[in-house]
Amino acid sequence: MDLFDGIERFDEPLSPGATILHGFATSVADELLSCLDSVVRQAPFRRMVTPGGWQMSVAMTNCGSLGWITDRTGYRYDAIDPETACPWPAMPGIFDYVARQAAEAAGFSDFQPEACLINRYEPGARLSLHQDRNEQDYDAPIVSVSLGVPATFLWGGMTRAERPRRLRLTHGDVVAWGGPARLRFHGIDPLPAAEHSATGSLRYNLTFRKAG
Ligand code: MD3
Ligand code: FE
Repeated sequence: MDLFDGIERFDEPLSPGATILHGFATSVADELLSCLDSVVRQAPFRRMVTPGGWQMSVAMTNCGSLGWITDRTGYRYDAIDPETACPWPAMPGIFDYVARQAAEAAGFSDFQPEACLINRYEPGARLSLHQDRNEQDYDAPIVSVSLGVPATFLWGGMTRAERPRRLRLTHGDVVAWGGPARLRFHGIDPLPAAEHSATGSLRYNLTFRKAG
């Protein structure tokens, strides 16, 4: 498979360990979205509650052998979807392929994604500045794929106090984070009201992780 035939692509190093692969997933975006449909039929989007009792504005689901969840008792990975009491849907082959190829392109060899967290942003939905610390192995990278309406990504430092840079992530952009970037603070500004031909008013983000 050639992901890039006739596709506009460039790599933007963000900081040591972090690279934006602009357009990396553009050629397979429609295929990713149709796989996403079938995942969501088995494990519907839901707005989870944080340990502090707040309902998240971003709706989430998962595929793969482990899924990220939050409730009043905490954040964790679990093999079972608490809404359906079934295992999360299997990771579609094209998800796994894109995640591995992107990790490789960003310099992380042998990435084995187990968990794919799928975030859905409606207009106004946001993810406040946070670190991803619920994984066992901080040596493994995280790969993220943006689909649909463009978002403003907040790229912070190693402390919450450091003022974040603001970067635009558009349909088909992939970012790989590892090494010294793995525990950086990051977030997403409230999604603006906008339309994308593939997703309407929505933005989706797929994050691939080695969780266990
Ligand atoms: C930087 N998702 O699900 S992906 C998340 O667009 C999350 O939905 C955002 O943050 C989204 O946890 C941003 C980019 C991302 C993901 C993981 C990271 C950036 C990261 C881990 C470390 C540093
Ligand atoms: Fe995160």
